[in-house]
Amino acid sequence: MRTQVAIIGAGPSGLLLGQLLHKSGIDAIILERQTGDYVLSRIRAGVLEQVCIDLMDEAGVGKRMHEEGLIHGGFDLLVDGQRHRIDMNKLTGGQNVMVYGQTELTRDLMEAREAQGLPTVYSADNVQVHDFDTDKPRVTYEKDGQTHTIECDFIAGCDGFHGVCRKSAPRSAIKEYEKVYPFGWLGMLSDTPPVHHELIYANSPRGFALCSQRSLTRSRYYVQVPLTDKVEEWSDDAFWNELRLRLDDEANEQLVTGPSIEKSIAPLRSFVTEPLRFGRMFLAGDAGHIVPPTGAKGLNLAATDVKYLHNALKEFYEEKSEAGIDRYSEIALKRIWRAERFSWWFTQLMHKFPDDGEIVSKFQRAEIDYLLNSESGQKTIAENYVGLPLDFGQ
Ligand code: RFL
Ligand code: PHB
Repeated sequence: MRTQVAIIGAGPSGLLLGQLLHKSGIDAIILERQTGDYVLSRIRAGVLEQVCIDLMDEAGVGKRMHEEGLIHGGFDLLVDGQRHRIDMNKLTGGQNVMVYGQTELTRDLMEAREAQGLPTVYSADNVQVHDFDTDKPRVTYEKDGQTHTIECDFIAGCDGFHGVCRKSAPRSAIKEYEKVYPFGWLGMLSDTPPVHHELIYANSPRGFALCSQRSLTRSRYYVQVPLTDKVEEWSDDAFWNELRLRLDDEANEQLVTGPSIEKSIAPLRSFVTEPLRFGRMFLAGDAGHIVPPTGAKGLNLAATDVKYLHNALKEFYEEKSEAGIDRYSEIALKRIWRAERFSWWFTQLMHKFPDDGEIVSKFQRAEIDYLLNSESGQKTIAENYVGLPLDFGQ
């Protein structure tokens, strides 16, 4: 088999890249280790920046997102029982975010790919990348007991944090930066109306909590938990009780509880790989970097990496120029580090750090007090939350 771009991974970054390349007349095959249903069963992100919304439109798959997505112009910070609204729309001169689940975005991309007859191999085992230091890279995989080879011009590593592409880069050519946080997020999805029409990020003496949503009838809640906690040990009742203890009276009056549809614990990590290009192999999305979810940036960064990569590949094929692929890593990393910084900062501000003692929670409160009483402080939060434009001065 031969293709122009072999994409590893059918998560949001691989699927979006496939769609953008197709629009530009560039062939791609996607190889995915899991089944399509499994990919769709992973409950993850929920908040899209405007640049991500625009990219879904550019890929021609934005119709359902615009019909069902919920536009949010602000969110609340809850600290010591007091709610403060960050009016993102006003503070950024009219920008918003959209609540639309990663599952739905992935489904839209998968369906468009299938309708256009574009090749995706699901349940591809033992994917391996070869010869990406030459201009004739290859990818091999196993399916139904047979080994297959794809010859290609480029390999796009869109295979997430545990994928094979980053691990295949020569150790001497790669540098990895990592910070692991001493807690995780226990998330719960339920078919109950959201507690509030916008998101609530809470810093409480018992730890962080987040009230999010997927629709007007489906809620997504998170509570900070120790890394040693096991999801099986958390009954639905225990989750609701803990959430209540971290919210204010008004939220508790509105809170509608019900059975969980999904519950899981995610560890929190900041992680960046430099560079994102190894010869003819590129990393995009979680394969190259991870943010703690507090800033709602992971999926959005995956989308913008893919946009930069698409532009670079288009330039290569249309203008026979390598300038774009040569700059991909530098341009993408500049935006990635900005989002990494915001996600780290917001995580530090809003969580309880078990080893840091009371003085650090006093610092957090003083910082929040400062931010909320300063228009430029609020603007800083709002500007970062709605996301940077694609070309912010690279
Ligand atoms: P994914 O989604 O991990 O997809 C990678 C795909 O590659 C496949 N794969 C392989 N395929 C073939 N061969 C191999 N050897 C392979 N190894 C792996 C995998 O099966 C998978 O299908 O990476 P991608 O596409 O880069 O997308 C990244 C996003 O999924 C991620 O950044 C976000 O979910 C992060 N995130 C959030 N991002 C936001 O922008 N806004 C949010 O509100 C938000 N909330 C979250 C989040 C992530 C969370 N978790 C679970 C970490 C909330 C949570 C709780
Ligand atoms: C979510 O809805 O899953 C979500 C929303 C905002 C975040 C993280 C996760 O910051």
